[in-house]
Amino acid sequence: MVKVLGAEGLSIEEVLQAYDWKGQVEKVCRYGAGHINDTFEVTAQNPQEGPLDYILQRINKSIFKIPEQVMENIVGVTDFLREKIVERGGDPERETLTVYRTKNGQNCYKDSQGEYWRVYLFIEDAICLQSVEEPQQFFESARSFGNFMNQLGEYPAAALHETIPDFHNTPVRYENLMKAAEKDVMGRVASVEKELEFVRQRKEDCFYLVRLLEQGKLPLRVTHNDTKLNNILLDSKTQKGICIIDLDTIMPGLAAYDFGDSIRFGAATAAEDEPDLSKVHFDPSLYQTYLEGYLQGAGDVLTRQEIDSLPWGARLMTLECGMRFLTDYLEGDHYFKISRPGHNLDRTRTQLKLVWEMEQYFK
Ligand code: ADP
Ligand code: GN1
Ligand code: MG
Repeated sequence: MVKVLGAEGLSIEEVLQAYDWKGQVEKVCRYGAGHINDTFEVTAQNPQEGPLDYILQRINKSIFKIPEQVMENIVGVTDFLREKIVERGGDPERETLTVYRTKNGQNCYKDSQGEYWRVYLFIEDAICLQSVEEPQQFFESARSFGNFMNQLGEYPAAALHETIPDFHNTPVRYENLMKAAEKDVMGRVASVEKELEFVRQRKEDCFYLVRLLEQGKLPLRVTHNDTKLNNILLDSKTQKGICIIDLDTIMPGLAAYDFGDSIRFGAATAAEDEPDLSKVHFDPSLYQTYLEGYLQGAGDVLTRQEIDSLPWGARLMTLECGMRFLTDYLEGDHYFKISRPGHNLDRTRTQLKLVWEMEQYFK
Protein backbone atom coordinates (compact mmCIF):
# COMPACT_ATOMS: atom_id res chain seq x y z
CA MET A 1 0.00 0.00 0.00
CA VAL A 2 1.47 3.33 -1.06
CA LYS A 3 1.34 6.08 1.54
CA VAL A 4 0.11 9.27 -0.18
CA LEU A 5 0.18 12.62 1.61
CA GLY A 6 -1.36 15.86 0.36
CA ALA A 7 -2.68 14.65 -2.99
CA GLU A 8 -6.45 14.63 -2.43
CA GLY A 9 -8.41 14.52 -5.69
CA LEU A 10 -5.33 13.95 -7.85
CA SER A 11 -4.78 10.85 -10.00
CA ILE A 12 -1.65 9.73 -8.18
CA GLU A 13 -2.29 6.01 -8.61
CA GLU A 14 -2.71 6.40 -12.34
CA VAL A 15 0.44 8.50 -12.64
CA LEU A 16 2.45 6.01 -10.60
CA GLN A 17 1.49 3.34 -13.16
CA ALA A 18 2.89 5.43 -16.01
CA TYR A 19 6.49 5.31 -14.74
CA ASP A 20 8.98 2.60 -13.93
CA TRP A 21 10.20 3.65 -10.50
CA LYS A 22 12.89 0.94 -10.37
CA GLY A 23 11.47 -0.41 -7.16
CA GLN A 24 8.36 -0.59 -5.01
CA VAL A 25 6.85 2.87 -4.43
CA GLU A 26 6.35 3.30 -0.71
CA LYS A 27 5.56 6.97 -0.25
CA VAL A 28 4.34 10.01 -2.17
CA CYS A 29 4.54 13.15 -0.12
CA ARG A 30 3.82 16.81 -0.95
CA TYR A 31 7.12 18.66 -1.11
CA GLY A 32 8.76 22.08 -1.29
CA ALA A 33 7.52 25.64 -1.11
CA GLY A 34 6.79 26.55 -4.74
CA HIS A 35 3.81 28.79 -5.46
CA ILE A 36 2.85 27.32 -8.82
CA ASN A 37 3.09 23.58 -9.42
CA ASP A 38 2.05 20.66 -7.22
CA THR A 39 5.27 18.99 -6.16
CA PHE A 40 5.69 15.57 -4.53
CA GLU A 41 8.59 13.47 -3.40
CA VAL A 42 8.20 9.84 -4.48
CA THR A 43 10.21 7.23 -2.61
CA ALA A 44 10.65 3.76 -4.07
CA GLN A 45 12.49 0.84 -2.46
CA ASN A 46 14.97 -0.94 -4.65
CA PRO A 47 16.08 -4.34 -3.26
CA GLN A 48 19.73 -3.72 -4.22
CA GLU A 49 20.14 0.05 -4.11
CA GLY A 50 17.80 0.90 -1.22
CA PRO A 51 15.51 3.96 -1.36
CA LEU A 52 15.30 5.90 -4.64
CA ASP A 53 13.79 9.39 -4.66
CA TYR A 54 12.08 11.29 -7.43
CA ILE A 55 10.35 14.64 -7.78
CA LEU A 56 6.88 14.28 -9.25
CA GLN A 57 5.14 17.46 -10.37
CA ARG A 58 1.74 18.29 -11.68
CA ILE A 59 2.28 21.18 -14.05
CA ASN A 60 -0.06 24.09 -13.40
CA LYS A 61 -1.85 24.17 -16.71
CA SER A 62 -4.02 27.16 -15.95
CA ILE A 63 -0.71 29.08 -15.89
CA PHE A 64 1.29 27.10 -18.45
CA LYS A 65 -1.30 26.81 -21.18
CA ILE A 66 0.76 24.48 -23.38
CA PRO A 67 2.63 22.12 -21.03
CA GLU A 68 4.18 20.27 -23.98
CA GLN A 69 6.03 23.47 -24.88
CA VAL A 70 7.27 23.90 -21.31
CA MET A 71 8.66 20.37 -21.46
CA GLU A 72 10.26 20.94 -24.86
CA ASN A 73 12.09 23.96 -23.45
CA ILE A 74 13.24 22.07 -20.38
CA VAL A 75 14.42 19.03 -22.30
CA GLY A 76 16.24 21.25 -24.82
CA VAL A 77 18.01 23.31 -22.19
CA THR A 78 18.90 20.43 -19.87
CA ASP A 79 20.25 18.35 -22.79
CA PHE A 80 22.40 21.30 -23.78
CA LEU A 81 23.66 21.81 -20.22
CA ARG A 82 24.26 18.09 -19.76
CA GLU A 83 26.73 18.06 -22.63
CA LYS A 84 28.66 20.93 -21.10
CA ILE A 85 28.68 19.29 -17.68
CA VAL A 86 29.98 16.03 -19.13
CA GLU A 87 32.67 17.90 -21.11
CA ARG A 88 34.03 19.44 -17.95
CA GLY A 89 33.88 16.16 -16.06
CA GLY A 90 30.93 17.06 -13.81
CA ASP A 91 28.01 14.92 -12.68
CA PRO A 92 25.07 15.63 -15.00
CA GLU A 93 22.53 13.94 -12.73
CA ARG A 94 23.38 16.40 -9.99
CA GLU A 95 24.22 19.56 -11.85
CA THR A 96 21.12 19.84 -13.99
CA LEU A 97 17.59 18.48 -13.88
CA THR A 98 17.08 15.04 -15.42
CA VAL A 99 13.64 14.55 -16.91
CA TYR A 100 12.68 10.95 -16.14
CA ARG A 101 10.69 9.38 -18.98
CA THR A 102 7.40 7.51 -18.79
CA LYS A 103 7.29 3.82 -19.64
CA ASN A 104 6.34 4.98 -23.15
CA GLY A 105 9.36 7.24 -23.41
CA GLN A 106 7.38 10.49 -23.06
CA ASN A 107 8.83 13.50 -21.24
CA CYS A 108 5.56 13.97 -19.34
CA TYR A 109 2.35 12.08 -18.68
CA LYS A 110 -1.15 13.34 -19.44
CA ASP A 111 -3.62 11.69 -17.09
CA SER A 112 -7.26 10.82 -17.77
CA GLN A 113 -8.37 14.13 -16.23
CA GLY A 114 -6.19 16.01 -18.71
CA GLU A 115 -3.56 16.96 -16.10
CA TYR A 116 0.13 16.96 -17.02
CA TRP A 117 2.74 15.32 -14.81
CA ARG A 118 6.50 15.13 -15.02
CA VAL A 119 9.20 13.39 -13.03
CA TYR A 120 12.75 14.53 -12.25
CA LEU A 121 15.50 12.60 -10.56
CA PHE A 122 15.69 13.86 -6.98
CA ILE A 123 18.94 15.69 -6.32
CA GLU A 124 20.24 14.32 -3.05
CA ASP A 125 22.61 15.88 -0.51
CA ALA A 126 21.44 19.33 -1.45
CA ILE A 127 19.75 22.15 0.38
CA CYS A 128 17.04 24.46 -0.84
CA LEU A 129 16.92 27.69 1.15
CA GLN A 130 13.87 29.83 1.84
CA SER A 131 16.10 32.65 3.08
CA VAL A 132 19.78 33.46 3.22
CA GLU A 133 21.41 32.06 6.38
CA GLU A 134 24.98 33.03 5.52
CA PRO A 135 26.00 35.69 2.97
CA GLN A 136 28.30 33.13 1.34
CA GLN A 137 25.25 31.07 0.33
CA PHE A 138 23.82 34.08 -1.48
CA PHE A 139 27.17 34.70 -3.14
CA GLU A 140 27.27 31.11 -4.39
CA SER A 141 23.71 31.26 -5.67
CA ALA A 142 24.60 34.47 -7.53
CA ARG A 143 27.62 32.87 -9.11
CA SER A 144 25.52 29.95 -10.26
CA PHE A 145 22.75 32.08 -11.73
CA GLY A 146 25.30 34.30 -13.48
CA ASN A 147 27.10 31.28 -14.83
CA PHE A 148 23.82 29.72 -15.94
CA MET A 149 23.12 32.71 -18.16
CA ASN A 150 26.67 32.71 -19.43
CA GLN A 151 26.48 29.04 -20.42
CA LEU A 152 23.17 29.50 -22.17
CA GLY A 153 24.74 32.24 -24.26
CA GLU A 154 25.25 29.71 -27.03
CA TYR A 155 21.76 28.22 -26.73
CA PRO A 156 19.55 28.87 -29.77
CA ALA A 157 17.12 31.32 -28.19
CA ALA A 158 14.78 31.14 -31.18
CA ALA A 159 14.13 27.48 -30.31
CA LEU A 160 12.50 28.47 -27.01
CA HIS A 161 8.74 28.74 -26.65
CA GLU A 162 7.40 31.72 -24.75
CA THR A 163 5.75 29.71 -21.97
CA ILE A 164 4.09 32.74 -20.35
CA PRO A 165 3.70 35.66 -22.73
CA ASP A 166 4.79 39.05 -21.37
CA PHE A 167 6.10 37.40 -18.21
CA HIS A 168 8.40 40.28 -17.29
CA ASN A 169 6.71 42.96 -19.32
CA THR A 170 6.34 45.37 -16.42
CA PRO A 171 4.02 47.87 -18.20
CA VAL A 172 1.68 44.98 -19.07
CA ARG A 173 1.75 43.87 -15.42
CA TYR A 174 0.87 47.44 -14.46
CA GLU A 175 -2.09 47.47 -16.86
CA ASN A 176 -3.30 44.09 -15.59
CA LEU A 177 -3.33 45.45 -12.06
CA MET A 178 -5.26 48.54 -13.07
CA LYS A 179 -7.82 46.40 -14.90
CA ALA A 180 -8.19 44.15 -11.86
CA ALA A 181 -8.70 47.21 -9.67
CA GLU A 182 -11.34 48.55 -12.03
CA LYS A 183 -13.26 45.28 -12.10
CA ASP A 184 -12.83 44.71 -8.37
CA VAL A 185 -14.56 41.32 -8.56
CA MET A 186 -13.91 40.53 -4.91
CA GLY A 187 -14.81 43.98 -3.58
CA ARG A 188 -11.30 44.41 -2.17
CA VAL A 189 -10.16 47.62 -3.82
CA ALA A 190 -11.22 49.93 -1.00
CA SER A 191 -8.80 48.15 1.33
CA VAL A 192 -5.78 48.54 -0.96
CA GLU A 193 -6.02 52.16 -2.08
CA LYS A 194 -2.70 53.01 -0.46
CA GLU A 195 -0.91 50.20 -2.28
CA LEU A 196 -2.54 51.11 -5.59
CA GLU A 197 -1.49 54.72 -5.21
CA PHE A 198 2.09 53.65 -4.48
CA VAL A 199 2.09 51.71 -7.74
CA ARG A 200 0.40 54.49 -9.76
CA GLN A 201 3.17 56.87 -8.74
CA ARG A 202 5.65 54.50 -10.35
CA LYS A 203 3.90 54.00 -13.68
CA GLU A 204 6.74 55.67 -15.59
CA ASP A 205 9.36 53.50 -13.89
CA CYS A 206 7.65 50.40 -15.27
CA PHE A 207 8.84 51.37 -18.76
CA TYR A 208 12.49 51.76 -17.86
CA LEU A 209 13.83 48.36 -18.93
CA VAL A 210 11.44 47.63 -21.80
CA ARG A 211 12.38 50.95 -23.37
CA LEU A 212 16.09 50.21 -23.23
CA LEU A 213 15.32 46.87 -24.82
CA GLU A 214 13.22 48.45 -27.58
CA GLN A 215 15.97 50.97 -28.25
CA GLY A 216 18.46 48.14 -28.67
CA LYS A 217 20.46 49.32 -25.67
CA LEU A 218 20.07 46.04 -23.78
CA PRO A 219 20.50 42.61 -25.42
CA LEU A 220 18.02 39.77 -25.11
CA ARG A 221 19.59 36.70 -23.55
CA VAL A 222 18.36 33.28 -22.53
CA THR A 223 17.27 33.90 -18.97
CA HIS A 224 15.69 31.85 -16.21
CA ASN A 225 13.19 34.52 -15.17
CA ASP A 226 12.34 33.05 -11.76
CA THR A 227 15.62 33.20 -9.90
CA LYS A 228 14.50 33.17 -6.31
CA LEU A 229 16.66 31.42 -3.80
CA ASN A 230 14.44 28.35 -3.56
CA ASN A 231 14.93 27.73 -7.28
CA ILE A 232 18.54 26.70 -6.80
CA LEU A 233 19.96 23.77 -4.88
CA LEU A 234 23.22 24.14 -2.96
CA ASP A 235 25.47 21.22 -2.11
CA SER A 236 24.79 20.41 1.53
CA LYS A 237 28.49 19.85 2.28
CA THR A 238 30.26 22.53 0.26
CA GLN A 239 27.35 25.02 0.13
CA LYS A 240 28.24 25.69 -3.51
CA GLY A 241 25.48 26.07 -6.07
CA ILE A 242 24.94 22.72 -7.76
CA CYS A 243 21.71 22.83 -9.70
CA ILE A 244 19.37 25.48 -10.99
CA ILE A 245 15.83 24.16 -10.93
CA ASP A 246 12.30 25.33 -11.82
CA LEU A 247 13.04 25.81 -15.51
CA ASP A 248 9.43 26.49 -16.55
CA THR A 249 10.05 30.11 -17.44
CA ILE A 250 13.30 29.86 -19.37
CA MET A 251 12.73 32.34 -22.17
CA PRO A 252 14.55 35.17 -23.86
CA GLY A 253 14.86 38.02 -21.35
CA LEU A 254 17.15 40.58 -19.78
CA ALA A 255 20.01 39.89 -17.38
CA ALA A 256 18.37 42.52 -15.14
CA TYR A 257 15.31 40.28 -14.76
CA ASP A 258 17.31 37.39 -13.35
CA PHE A 259 19.50 39.58 -11.23
CA GLY A 260 16.55 41.60 -9.96
CA ASP A 261 14.34 38.70 -9.04
CA SER A 262 17.09 37.15 -6.92
CA ILE A 263 17.57 40.44 -5.09
CA ARG A 264 13.83 40.85 -4.53
CA PHE A 265 13.66 37.58 -2.64
CA GLY A 266 17.12 37.11 -1.18
CA ALA A 267 18.36 40.58 -0.23
CA ALA A 268 15.52 41.06 2.23
CA THR A 269 15.59 40.70 5.99
CA ALA A 270 12.28 38.83 6.15
CA ALA A 271 10.21 36.33 4.20
CA GLU A 272 8.30 37.39 1.11
CA ASP A 273 5.04 36.95 3.04
CA GLU A 274 6.06 38.42 6.43
CA PRO A 275 2.94 40.10 7.87
CA ASP A 276 4.94 42.32 10.26
CA LEU A 277 6.37 44.99 7.98
CA SER A 278 8.66 46.32 10.68
CA LYS A 279 10.78 43.21 10.05
CA VAL A 280 11.02 43.78 6.31
CA HIS A 281 14.04 45.65 5.01
CA PHE A 282 16.18 45.71 1.92
CA ASP A 283 19.67 44.57 2.90
CA PRO A 284 22.30 46.55 0.94
CA SER A 285 25.09 44.33 2.13
CA LEU A 286 23.39 41.22 0.72
CA TYR A 287 22.76 43.20 -2.46
CA GLN A 288 26.48 43.86 -2.84
CA THR A 289 27.30 40.25 -2.07
CA TYR A 290 24.94 39.07 -4.79
CA LEU A 291 26.21 41.64 -7.27
CA GLU A 292 29.77 40.47 -6.80
CA GLY A 293 28.83 36.81 -7.22
CA TYR A 294 26.63 37.47 -10.22
CA LEU A 295 29.29 39.46 -12.06
CA GLN A 296 31.81 36.75 -11.34
CA GLY A 297 29.49 34.01 -12.58
CA ALA A 298 28.38 35.88 -15.70
CA GLY A 299 32.00 36.42 -16.69
CA ASP A 300 32.70 38.93 -19.41
CA VAL A 301 29.46 38.62 -21.35
CA LEU A 302 27.62 41.51 -19.69
CA THR A 303 27.83 44.89 -21.45
CA ARG A 304 28.42 48.12 -19.51
CA GLN A 305 24.80 49.07 -20.05
CA GLU A 306 23.60 45.74 -18.75
CA ILE A 307 25.66 46.14 -15.61
CA ASP A 308 24.21 49.62 -15.17
CA SER A 309 20.70 48.20 -15.57
CA LEU A 310 21.04 45.74 -12.68
CA PRO A 311 19.84 48.07 -9.90
CA TRP A 312 16.80 48.83 -12.04
CA GLY A 313 16.25 45.11 -12.36
CA ALA A 314 16.08 44.87 -8.57
CA ARG A 315 13.62 47.75 -8.25
CA LEU A 316 11.40 46.70 -11.12
CA MET A 317 11.28 42.97 -10.45
CA THR A 318 10.26 43.79 -6.89
CA LEU A 319 7.65 46.31 -7.99
CA GLU A 320 6.40 43.91 -10.67
CA CYS A 321 6.09 41.05 -8.21
CA GLY A 322 4.23 43.34 -5.81
CA MET A 323 1.87 44.27 -8.63
CA ARG A 324 1.34 40.61 -9.51
CA PHE A 325 0.55 39.68 -5.90
CA LEU A 326 -1.87 42.60 -5.65
CA THR A 327 -3.53 41.69 -8.95
CA ASP A 328 -4.02 38.16 -7.67
CA TYR A 329 -5.42 39.45 -4.39
CA LEU A 330 -7.93 41.61 -6.25
CA GLU A 331 -8.86 38.78 -8.61
CA GLY A 332 -9.50 36.27 -5.83
CA ASP A 333 -6.15 34.48 -5.41
CA HIS A 334 -6.29 32.22 -8.44
CA TYR A 335 -2.62 32.40 -9.46
CA PHE A 336 -0.27 32.11 -6.47
CA LYS A 337 -0.94 29.35 -3.93
CA ILE A 338 -2.09 30.86 -0.64
CA SER A 339 -2.31 29.34 2.80
CA ARG A 340 -4.26 32.05 4.64
CA PRO A 341 -6.69 34.85 3.86
CA GLY A 342 -4.86 38.01 2.88
CA HIS A 343 -1.72 36.06 2.03
CA ASN A 344 -1.27 37.81 -1.31
CA LEU A 345 -1.85 41.17 0.32
CA ASP A 346 0.89 40.47 2.88
CA ARG A 347 3.15 39.52 -0.01
CA THR A 348 2.25 42.71 -1.85
CA ARG A 349 3.12 44.85 1.12
CA THR A 350 6.55 43.33 1.66
CA GLN A 351 7.41 43.90 -1.99
CA LEU A 352 6.29 47.53 -1.96
CA LYS A 353 8.20 48.24 1.20
CA LEU A 354 11.33 46.75 -0.37
CA VAL A 355 10.82 48.89 -3.47
CA TRP A 356 10.68 52.00 -1.33
CA GLU A 357 13.87 51.11 0.50
CA MET A 358 15.65 50.21 -2.73
CA GLU A 359 14.68 53.59 -4.16
CA GLN A 360 16.33 55.32 -1.21
CA TYR A 361 19.44 53.19 -1.63
CA PHE A 362 19.80 53.58 -5.40
CA LYS A 363 19.02 57.33 -5.42
P1 ADP B 1 7.31 25.61 -8.39
O1 ADP B 1 7.27 26.00 -9.84
O2 ADP B 1 5.98 25.30 -7.85
O3 ADP B 1 8.07 26.63 -7.60
P2 ADP B 1 9.72 23.96 -8.30
O4 ADP B 1 10.11 23.29 -9.58
O5 ADP B 1 10.49 25.14 -7.90
O6 ADP B 1 8.14 24.24 -8.34
O7 ADP B 1 9.81 22.84 -7.17
C1 ADP B 1 9.37 23.09 -5.84
C2 ADP B 1 10.44 22.67 -4.85
O8 ADP B 1 10.74 21.28 -5.01
C3 ADP B 1 11.78 23.36 -5.03
O9 ADP B 1 11.82 24.63 -4.39
C4 ADP B 1 12.74 22.36 -4.40
O10 ADP B 1 12.70 22.45 -2.99
C5 ADP B 1 12.11 21.02 -4.77
N1 ADP B 1 12.71 20.41 -5.99
C6 ADP B 1 12.31 20.61 -7.28
N2 ADP B 1 13.03 19.86 -8.13
C7 ADP B 1 13.89 19.12 -7.38
C8 ADP B 1 14.88 18.10 -7.67
N3 ADP B 1 15.10 17.67 -8.90
N4 ADP B 1 15.57 17.57 -6.62
C9 ADP B 1 15.32 17.96 -5.35
N5 ADP B 1 14.41 18.91 -5.02
C10 ADP B 1 13.69 19.48 -6.01
C1 GN1 C 1 6.44 31.98 -8.48
O1 GN1 C 1 7.12 28.96 -9.03
P1 GN1 C 1 7.81 29.75 -7.96
O2 GN1 C 1 7.17 29.63 -6.63
O3 GN1 C 1 9.28 29.41 -7.97
C2 GN1 C 1 6.33 32.75 -9.79
C3 GN1 C 1 7.41 33.82 -9.86
C4 GN1 C 1 7.29 34.77 -8.67
C5 GN1 C 1 7.36 33.95 -7.39
C6 GN1 C 1 7.13 34.80 -6.17
C7 GN1 C 1 5.75 30.89 -13.02
O4 GN1 C 1 7.67 31.29 -8.44
O5 GN1 C 1 7.28 34.56 -11.06
O6 GN1 C 1 8.31 35.72 -8.69
O7 GN1 C 1 6.37 32.89 -7.40
N1 GN1 C 1 6.43 31.82 -10.91
C8 GN1 C 1 5.58 31.91 -11.96
O8 GN1 C 1 7.55 34.08 -5.06
O9 GN1 C 1 4.71 32.77 -12.04
MG1 MG D 1 10.03 27.20 -7.68
